[in-house]
Parts: sequence; structure tokens; C-alpha cells
Amino acid sequence: MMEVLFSPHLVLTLMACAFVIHAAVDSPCDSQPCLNGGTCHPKSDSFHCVCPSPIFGPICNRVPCGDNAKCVVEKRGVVYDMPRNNNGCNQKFHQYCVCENGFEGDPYVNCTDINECNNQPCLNNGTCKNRDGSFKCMCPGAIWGPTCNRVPCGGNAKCVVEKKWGLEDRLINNDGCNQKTHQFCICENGFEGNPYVNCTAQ
Ligand SMILES: [Ca+2]
Repeated sequence: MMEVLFSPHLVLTLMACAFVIHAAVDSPCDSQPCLNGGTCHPKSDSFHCVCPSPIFGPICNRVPCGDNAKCVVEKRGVVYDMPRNNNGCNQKFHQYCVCENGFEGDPYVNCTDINECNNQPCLNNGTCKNRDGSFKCMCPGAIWGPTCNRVPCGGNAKCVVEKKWGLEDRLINNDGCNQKTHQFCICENGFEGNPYVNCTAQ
């Protein structure tokens, strides 16, 4: 019985198994600790990550953001901007890069300006001018607002908004009837005409 247990073949098999188990347990690179395509090199009982440029950090966890991009962190569902620095965006602490507002693209490489004018954002025949990271509407006449959305009502007209129970009057003073929030002008009761120009008695 003992001869069977310690046959040379069995001993070699056991040694091979022991080597495999030893290698599996002891290589510090087995857990693949290097992020972002970093290469892991065992170093005594620890490891060393070689990171692809421009990524750096102990586990290749620090990633610079690209042009027109910023580093942010999410805490309890709220995204916060990280202060600008040269230490990269630290993925170990769940930081990541996003394009700045008004820019699009790969935030780790390069974000470029969005041409908002392609979507014709200016109402009421406003003229759109694209700008780096934003846009501007040039509005005709007395119309104004970021998207030429504020329109003065004409004489004997008022600004209203549609609610479930019907039309509700808006107090507009001099800031115009806000089309962005679905407000519009109508003639006062007993008047008719173009509420954006002038309404006259019926
Ligand atoms: Ca733009």
C-alpha cells in the first residue's frame, strides 16, 4: 500500500500540483491589479505596474483628462467637479473625466465644441452664433432671452400659460412672455387681432 502511495509517478504529480497551487496563490499579479492596460511585474512579494503613457500611479489609476475635459467625482448620485491639478483623475477614488459643458468627444483624448446652431435653438427668427463651449442668439426687435424666448405681448393683450384647468394669466411686467415655459400671448376679453402686435375692440 505504501509503495503505491509514494510511487515516483505520484510524487511527481503531487509536486506539480503543489507548484501550480503555490504559483496561483503567491503571484501578486494574479489579481490583475494594474488598471488601464498596465502591465504587472511581480516584485518580491508585491508588484509593480508599468502604465501606458500618459497614465501613471501605483496601479495606473491616475489618468489625465483630454482637452476641454474635466475630472469629476460622483458622491451619493451627485457629480462634483474636482479641483484642477496635474495629478490626473484618480480612478481609485471613482473619479472620471467628462467633457466640459458645450463640448463633446472622448474626455480622455479631446473634446470639441458642439455647434448648437445645427439644432436651430433660436426662436422667433433669431440668428444663431456658435461660440466655443456655448452659443448666442441675436434676437429681432423687442424679443430677447437666451433663445429669443421672451416675447412682449402687444396692446390689449396678455400672457397666459395653459394648465389642466384652462388658461392662467401670467404677470409679465417687462420681462416678456416666456415661450420656453409654454407661455403665449392672447388678446384681452373683448379684443381681437394679433396679440403680439396689437388687439382692438371687437
Ligand atoms: Ca458651441
